[in-house]
Amino acid sequence: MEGQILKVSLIQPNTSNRYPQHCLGLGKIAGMLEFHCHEVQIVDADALNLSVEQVVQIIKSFQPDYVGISVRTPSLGISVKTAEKIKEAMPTVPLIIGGPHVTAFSKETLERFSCFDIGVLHEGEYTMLDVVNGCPYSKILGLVYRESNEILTTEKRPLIKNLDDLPFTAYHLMPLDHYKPYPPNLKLPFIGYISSRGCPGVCLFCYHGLFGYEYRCNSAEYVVREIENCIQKFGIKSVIFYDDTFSLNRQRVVDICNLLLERKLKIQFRCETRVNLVDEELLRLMKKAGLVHVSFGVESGNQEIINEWKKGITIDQVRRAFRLSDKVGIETILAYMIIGAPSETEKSIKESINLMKELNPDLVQWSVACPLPSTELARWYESEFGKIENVSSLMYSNIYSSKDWKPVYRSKNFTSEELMFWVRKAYREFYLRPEYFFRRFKKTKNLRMLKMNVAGLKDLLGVSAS
Ligand code: B12
Ligand code: SF4
Repeated sequence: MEGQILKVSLIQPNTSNRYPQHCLGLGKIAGMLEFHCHEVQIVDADALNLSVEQVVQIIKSFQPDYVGISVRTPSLGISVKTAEKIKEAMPTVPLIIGGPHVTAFSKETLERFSCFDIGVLHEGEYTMLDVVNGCPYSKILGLVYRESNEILTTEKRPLIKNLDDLPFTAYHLMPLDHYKPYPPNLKLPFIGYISSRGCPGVCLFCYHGLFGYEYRCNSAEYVVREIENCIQKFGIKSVIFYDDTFSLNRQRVVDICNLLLERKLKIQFRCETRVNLVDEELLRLMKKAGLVHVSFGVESGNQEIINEWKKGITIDQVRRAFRLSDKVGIETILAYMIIGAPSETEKSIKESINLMKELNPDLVQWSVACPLPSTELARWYESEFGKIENVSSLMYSNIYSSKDWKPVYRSKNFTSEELMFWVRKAYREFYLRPEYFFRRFKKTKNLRMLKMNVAGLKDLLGVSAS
């Protein structure tokens, strides 16, 4: 069927996210399909807060030849519900599941859920194109599919070597006005952007199944051209880089910043990186090019726990990175902390809280550890406490997600309830301090920052009250 124009609906399921983000995976796939002249619709049910019935209606009226849905483990439940209704309404249209969940549980997903006809594993751009172009399933790499009564898996597709070969993300198919940055400290409109895949790190809780350990990145020229394109087309004012470790390739970041400055592209940007991969010169350049928010994965204030997480950083590096970010005047500095390492103790949790009080960053996100499928943490958990039966209950490990939320996880020394207790306590102890209020007050220079403070305070009061 190559050469024939086909219609494809791509769905981002509704996870009732208060701060929905651009569906970059679907955007990349849509970009590839459109580049090859197919007609694509993205239904971002998360951003538009659509009910399952509304999703089905929208898709039915588009009359697609294929329907694809993007599924992460925490959104499996709602994705299956959505897929079942679509299958009921359009039984002959092949329904394709893609994303991290089916990559981790390929055969099992098709065995359990008859609504899915095909699973696209790992990176989806070329595999999905092959499916839509009508290649025989057995010849398509990276696929799990049904044949007669069997579920078959083809050979793994090699990872994409040069990310610059991929067409730009199809932002024009997304409801751009409906995305909200969290924290709300960016000028709007904004885009989420990912400019690299794969991470050589080996952190216990991190899922590597999708993009592997080999780091691949877009060139600085590609990144800046796409941003420039979004400024021209959509008037974007900010970019959130979702790269796992934005400054892994230092020279590339220098080049991105220099290009942004040379082309006078006045954007604000946010990124996440590791404490051992920043220095003063780099942070100054990034700030000059528009960096307003940097997030670091710290995970713990106890070196042994950091080592247990296999994070590969030291507390001295943590101190240095936070001090430097402060020194160069980055507007918002955020630390990610996890409570519940296998051998976490009350002492190590208190050390985490104390380290955060000492560094006094603008924001700290405290989470309960989450044993995501195919991670070392899940393997440890299952060897200790038995199989995780209902993976879709691996909800966000973020306590803001719902008042009734309770982690699936427990550690050697703490039950789920105790871990929740400590996360709440950490939030309160960190945020409800005069030093913290003073810092925020001093740094509140504009309406944007005031809004962020108000949103943060509301969330905090919710957590404290629950
Ligand atoms: C940005 C991001 C977020 C954003 C949300 C973005 C969004 N639109 O929802 C925020 C910060 C809100 C977030 C939250 C969470 N996230 Co997150 N997040 C990411 C991150 C860093 C980037 C995602 C991204 O855009 N990737 C780039 C695109 C190109 O990749 P992609 O979406 O995976 O799509 C590719 C393939 O998966 C596949 N594909 C995907 N969908 C489909 C659909 C079809 C039809 C096809 C054919 C193919 C296909 O093809 C795409 C192109 O190659 C990833 C890590 C990573 N580097 O990917 C983690 C990641 C996706 N998150 C993860 C997790 C665990 C979470 C949280 C649970 C965190 C928490 N503990 O609270 C929550 C839950 C969110 C939810 N509702 O599902 C895990 C998911 C693991 C899993 N088994 O599902 C990841 C992989 C991190 C990790 N390494 O552990 N996240
Ligand atoms: S948590 Fe970050 S640094 Fe660690 S392996 Fe995952 S992506 Fe890499």
